[in-house]
Amino acid sequence: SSAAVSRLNNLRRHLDSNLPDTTIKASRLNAIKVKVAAEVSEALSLGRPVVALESTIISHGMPYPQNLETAKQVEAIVRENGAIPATIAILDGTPCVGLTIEELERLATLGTKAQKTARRDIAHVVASSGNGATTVSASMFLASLVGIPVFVTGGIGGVHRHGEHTMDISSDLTELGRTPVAVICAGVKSILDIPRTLEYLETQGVCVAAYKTNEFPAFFTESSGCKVSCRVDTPEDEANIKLNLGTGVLIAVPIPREHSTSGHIIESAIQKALKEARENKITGNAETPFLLARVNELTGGASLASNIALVKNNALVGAKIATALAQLRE
Ligand code: PSU
Ligand code: MN
Repeated sequence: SSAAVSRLNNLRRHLDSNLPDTTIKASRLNAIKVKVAAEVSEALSLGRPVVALESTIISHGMPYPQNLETAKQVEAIVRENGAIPATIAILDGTPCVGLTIEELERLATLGTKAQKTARRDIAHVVASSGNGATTVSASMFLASLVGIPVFVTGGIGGVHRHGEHTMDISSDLTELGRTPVAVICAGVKSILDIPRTLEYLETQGVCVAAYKTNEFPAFFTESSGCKVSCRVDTPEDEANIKLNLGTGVLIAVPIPREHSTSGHIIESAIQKALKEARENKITGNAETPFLLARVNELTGGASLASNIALVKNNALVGAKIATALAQLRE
């Protein structure tokens, strides 16, 4: 009835007007409170380019101190290319969009003591006042909630090998299916089943575009043997395909050739790490961090150097896409 609707609207207005300025005033009862850095909320309100960044890559994806160095450099690259960086994490139970240097340091030193937080984990990390490093799925969700349309990472999660039996399929893929954010990555690692990952993205209705190539890249290497249905050659092209379809778009940027690690070195390390994971019964959300760390050890750090180089390259492309998108919207 209209009286009930009006009471509800009054209640929402009351709740909204009692939230501090930096909190997103989501017009929903029980809305999740998100702390947005002043610089980020200013850029958003002026329609200026912002690039969202995840934090599991800091806590679980790289060792200290390279994780901190990389996080700072990635933010600097985003700035140099005209956008405001917004690293996302949950600190003491508060989802934060845009971190200070001290907060980045805190996450980097917490490392795997921070909770790996996928979308399903947001509720309990917030409720228990925990420190959560957000994965692609959780970061996309929070970015979208505050209105950031562009997000940069290294690699997304996907369908694990033998996923047709274990059903271990990253929630990154379902998030892409329902959250309208453009995700810039270097493809997925061959620790995963790449063809099935692409099949699953098709099922989810996600446009997968490759940047300046027709092939989906495999993180450490430029090629996976899988073709994509859409190719983009400029940030403007990419900004143009960000239609309002309600789904995410995945933009796969191949690792710069000079930084790619030789395919067979990586592949043999991956095979060994997968075997160890099976023998030690490492499954669920522990599997990806285990494989990343083992592959890095087994390649004597070569994979870490590649990883850092590709994340920086993605940040550069992402900042340009965010800038092109902001111009389109003017
Ligand atoms: N792949 C990488 N580096 C990473 C991750 C994946 O090459 O750091 C992280 C990302 O945060 C990604 C998450 O969202 O792992 C996926 O984990 P899972 O497979 O448990 O869904
Ligand atoms: Mn999983």
